Amino acid sequence: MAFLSYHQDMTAPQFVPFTDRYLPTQPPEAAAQAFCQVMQKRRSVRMFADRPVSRATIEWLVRAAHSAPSGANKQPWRFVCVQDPAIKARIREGAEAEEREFYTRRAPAQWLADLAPLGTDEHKEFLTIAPWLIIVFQMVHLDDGGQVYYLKESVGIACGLLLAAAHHAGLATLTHTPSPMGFLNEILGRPRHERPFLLIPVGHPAEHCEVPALALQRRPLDDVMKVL
Ligand code: IYR
Repeated sequence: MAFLSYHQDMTAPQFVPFTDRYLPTQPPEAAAQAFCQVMQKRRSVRMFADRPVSRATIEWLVRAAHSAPSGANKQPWRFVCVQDPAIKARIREGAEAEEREFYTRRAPAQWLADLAPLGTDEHKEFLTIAPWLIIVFQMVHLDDGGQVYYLKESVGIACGLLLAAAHHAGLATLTHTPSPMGFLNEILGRPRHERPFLLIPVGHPAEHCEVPALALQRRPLDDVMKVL
């Protein structure tokens, strides 16, 4: 028969028992509060120590990110983990070139005004000081050309897990997005179907690390949460 019917073409679903479940030692409310109190201590850090972090640690962080749910479980991500000082230097050069353009030409006045309390500028020392840079790529199709779904949602969730995993391990991160990020494909030798999504420096905070006071402000819960 030349044509398969719609149903014959589908892979039949298979199910396995949901065993090996995570069972916190506390009931849900206490466990939720404890996790929240850990996460509320996370800060985006721009002042890193040059203290090393083991490759095994970074592998665990990536495994945690890779556990994320994704559209049709296509796992449309790639995590390029850079510790090579020469490659980090090239990334810093590329990022600072884009940021220079951003701060001197591209950024609208309102954007610059909104960034002013953060005290950021085109200098990105952390890109050569942090022991690791994890560059997260979103795959617009799989290596074999296969379709992906809900790309930004999937990769965004994976990045959130990566940030939480690093924080849980006592490590600092930053979500850095020099724009545009195309230079990363060239430096890292990644193909066109991988698009840079987020550049995440990972390491220990510098001894006298400071963070912008603005970052401590949160809108009240009843503003961000509506219960019906
Ligand atoms: N990418 C620039 C600008 C920047 C933009 C936003 I939105 C921030 O929250 C922080 C910075 C930079 O990294 O300096």
